[in-house]
Amino acid sequence: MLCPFCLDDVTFRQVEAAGVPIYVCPRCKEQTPALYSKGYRRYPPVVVSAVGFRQHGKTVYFASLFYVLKQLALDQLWPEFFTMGLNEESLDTVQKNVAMLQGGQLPASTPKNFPQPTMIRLQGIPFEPDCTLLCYDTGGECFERPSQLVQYGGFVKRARLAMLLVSISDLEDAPREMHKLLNTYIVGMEELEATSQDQHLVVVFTKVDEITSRLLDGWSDLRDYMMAGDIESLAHPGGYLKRMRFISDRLRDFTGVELRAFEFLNAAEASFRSVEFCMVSSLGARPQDGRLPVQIVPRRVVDPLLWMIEKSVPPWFRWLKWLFP
Ligand SMILES: Nc1nc2c(ncn2[C@@H]2O[C@H](COP(=O)(O)OP(=O)(O)OP(=O)(O)O)[C@@H](O)[C@H]2O)c(=O)[nH]1
Ligand SMILES: [Mg+2]
Ligand SMILES: [Zn+2]
Repeated sequence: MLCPFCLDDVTFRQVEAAGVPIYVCPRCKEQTPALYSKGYRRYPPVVVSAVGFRQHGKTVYFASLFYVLKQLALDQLWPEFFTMGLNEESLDTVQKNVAMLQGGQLPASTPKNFPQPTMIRLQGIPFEPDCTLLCYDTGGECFERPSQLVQYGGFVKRARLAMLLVSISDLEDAPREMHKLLNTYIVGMEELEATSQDQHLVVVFTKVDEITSRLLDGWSDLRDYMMAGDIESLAHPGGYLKRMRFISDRLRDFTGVELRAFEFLNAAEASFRSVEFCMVSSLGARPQDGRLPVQIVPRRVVDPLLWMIEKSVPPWFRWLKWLFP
């Protein structure tokens, strides 16, 4: 089983603590949530590693995703849907983040360290298998040099899908900087004795509300997709996934034609098993003076999550669910 703390494959040891059985990793000695170890086969782990430069929207993305999963009425669209935090820290993180966004605040810059995962079980997304998200978020500095990635971002090597978060409006030279981020990631992976060739890649353009009027001119289908990004559209995930694939192809074109990031595209295609694109606006609008003047209106933040589950959970696991529901 994958230990969420040291990310090794281990068999958790059951020991007694104050008369209560707990599960402990034999390698890092961290206590693993009982729900995680007991539900390991039924809810396989999906490592969600957000990779991106400082201030490109990683922490706000996670907060907005938790907000959407908890606050918006997804259970009314997906009749069997619910989430479950697997330990106290995960429950706290989710609640704190949702309260922060509701209170109009934004997170401070994330320190550079090896992060604790936020562990959330997802159940009942139609057409998607149940799973446990292990979300890792560290400071963007860790993705500026391969040595930093090795030291603080070792969780990336256990992800089946690398999620690259890129805010185009924060880049002066998008083709060069996007390629640099990718290059750093690929070198770091090899240093970690893993290889990007085993992973899928999803490029997530963040803060898209800041570029809709300017850059997306001439890409009306992309702009319309963002504008119509409310959660109602998620009611029919079958059609939704098809749409996501179309948008991915269009964003690939956009990355070449508009951003001229050909080197990035070529290197990505050659280095990963597959490359997809999506775009989000975690807040819906630009904050003013470091605060959110109005309630957030997240757009398309579930898209990266659906890509993650699509690419991370092996097909045989889906068949098992359909054969033995
Ligand atoms: N307009 C707009 N701004 C956003 C959005 N998401 C984040 N931001 C802005 O970007 C800032 C940085 O976002 P964070 O999520 O903290 O960035 P980060 O990648 O976690 O940064 P580090 O922790 O420093 O690596 C926020 O304080 C917001 O001002 C969005 O959807 N739209
Ligand atoms: Mg952060
Ligand atoms: Zn461990």
